[in-house]
Amino acid sequence: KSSAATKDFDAIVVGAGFSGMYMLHKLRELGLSARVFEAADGVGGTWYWNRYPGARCDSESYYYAYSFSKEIQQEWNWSCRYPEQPEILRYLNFCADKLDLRRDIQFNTRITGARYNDTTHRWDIETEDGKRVSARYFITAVGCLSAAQIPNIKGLESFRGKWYHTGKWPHEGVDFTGKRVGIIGTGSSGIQAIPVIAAQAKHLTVFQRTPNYTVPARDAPMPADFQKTVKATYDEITRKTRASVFGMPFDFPEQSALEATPEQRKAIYDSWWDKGGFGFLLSSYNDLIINKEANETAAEYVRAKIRDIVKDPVTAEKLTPRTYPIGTKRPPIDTDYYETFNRENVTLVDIRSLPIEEITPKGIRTSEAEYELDAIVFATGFDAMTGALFKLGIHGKGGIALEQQWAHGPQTYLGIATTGFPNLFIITGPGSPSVLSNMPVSIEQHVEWIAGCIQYMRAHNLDSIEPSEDAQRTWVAHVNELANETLFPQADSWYMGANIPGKPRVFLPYTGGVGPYRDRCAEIAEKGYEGFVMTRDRQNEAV
Ligand code: NA7
Repeated sequence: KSSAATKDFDAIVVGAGFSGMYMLHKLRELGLSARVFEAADGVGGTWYWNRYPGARCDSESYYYAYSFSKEIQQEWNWSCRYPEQPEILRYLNFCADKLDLRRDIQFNTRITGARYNDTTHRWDIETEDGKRVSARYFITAVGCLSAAQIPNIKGLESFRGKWYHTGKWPHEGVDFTGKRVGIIGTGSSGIQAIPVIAAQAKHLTVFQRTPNYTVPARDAPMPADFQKTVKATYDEITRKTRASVFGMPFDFPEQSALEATPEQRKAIYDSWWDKGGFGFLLSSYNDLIINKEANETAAEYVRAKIRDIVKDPVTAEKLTPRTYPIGTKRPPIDTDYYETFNRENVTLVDIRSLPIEEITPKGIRTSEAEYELDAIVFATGFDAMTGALFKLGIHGKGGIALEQQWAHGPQTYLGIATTGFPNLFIITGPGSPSVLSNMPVSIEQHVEWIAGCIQYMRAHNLDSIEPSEDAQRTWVAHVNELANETLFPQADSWYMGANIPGKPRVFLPYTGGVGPYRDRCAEIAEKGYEGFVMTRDRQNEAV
């Protein structure tokens, strides 16, 4: 029973990015009372927070977008091939207005606790300001890369300059003109930010732990005739993305890299390098991510490019990745990344061999030297896929904490639900393709599946749903088995939890592909939510 101070909803959603916004829209369509809680003062999620210089999407604009609304598709115009952060944020604001979402979004509100109540069979949710709400369904839309990771380096508090994390960038922007800047991290964020900061700062020192393979993005303004073609063929584009492996409207290549001659391979890699973007890895050959020898042909191609582009051979060698297969860490794409190391005002420090020992009042001291800096940028990534969930303080049946339940790695069924946490739905959770795909496509599939499930429950007078232990165990084993058929586990990546000290080493996303995953989810729904246990409150009996 709820107290007078408690507000009741059918559903509470956390997060107002791509996921939470669409989830709210679907819940309203079902006639549910729903509220979204959002920590920020605006919509956008990832695109609200990641305002660092050079921040842009690595998926192309015309398919990194909602596909459920023809009106939005037709009305919105993208300015370029890869939209920059401000443009995506404008797009999401446009969608929020169009769907009239804001009236059910409570901004500036962080969820600090969500407990399943064993008596009422509802979720009791607490916000940072001590207010309480309750809901039948608790839906997380917190994103996979939203809990920023700032490494625990001795002395940070003593630093007299300013420091920033790429994922929590100040809204007013940062002017690095005339400044000596240090950046730690060469993942996708660092690779986007480094060329832009280098062009502005007096000097940029890049502290690199692991060199990265990157391919040119080749951004360009969106040609008007292409925009027109896209708008005329959206149905076909959507059909393709939904059936694809990575949620992008491209055909999966049919040829093995090992079937081609070295000359043929070079021609193929050259053509994808020139076209730019993920095509180099995803559209060239079909075995780059499953066969080490095939992978090595692409890796070696990029290594040769680094030697060509970077003039100083010592710097080129430091930038050359050798310890893990290409594509097994999230592949970045770039604009003039390797070229930036030819600039007079850029220094590369290899902190794998000369580690950072401390941050001093003046800058960063490695085992070799002290680098004086006015600003430090942490492009050090996120506690991926589970970090943001754990921050919500989720407790399931019997008061068990999600963090405890998942102490040895996340346990989910379809990446959407977890045993012991009835009516908790996780959008793009661990065990779903999410981060291995073009996110909006995965998000839409999740949201529509969850909405369908809730609709089914209401139609059948069911009150709660959770996966059976058996179905969950089988799914987790399946996720691991598929991952182990790929080269992904060979890299110390955030996909593996390897970037967070103490995090269990488990491959987090589902590698089976967007299309097959979608079919499996649909099949489970058609079979009356096979593998889930559904109960009715009054009798509290399994159905
Ligand atoms: P990533 O891809 O996790 O990259 C983080 C980078 O920071 C990476 O180069 C790390 O080196 C480095 N890092 C992390 N911790 C440390 C410490 N303690 N010391 C030195 N260097 C460190 O995060 P991004 O923000 O770039 O990208 C996240 C995702 O956003 C991206 O994959 C896209 O999906 C969008 P490492 O390789 O671990 O040695």
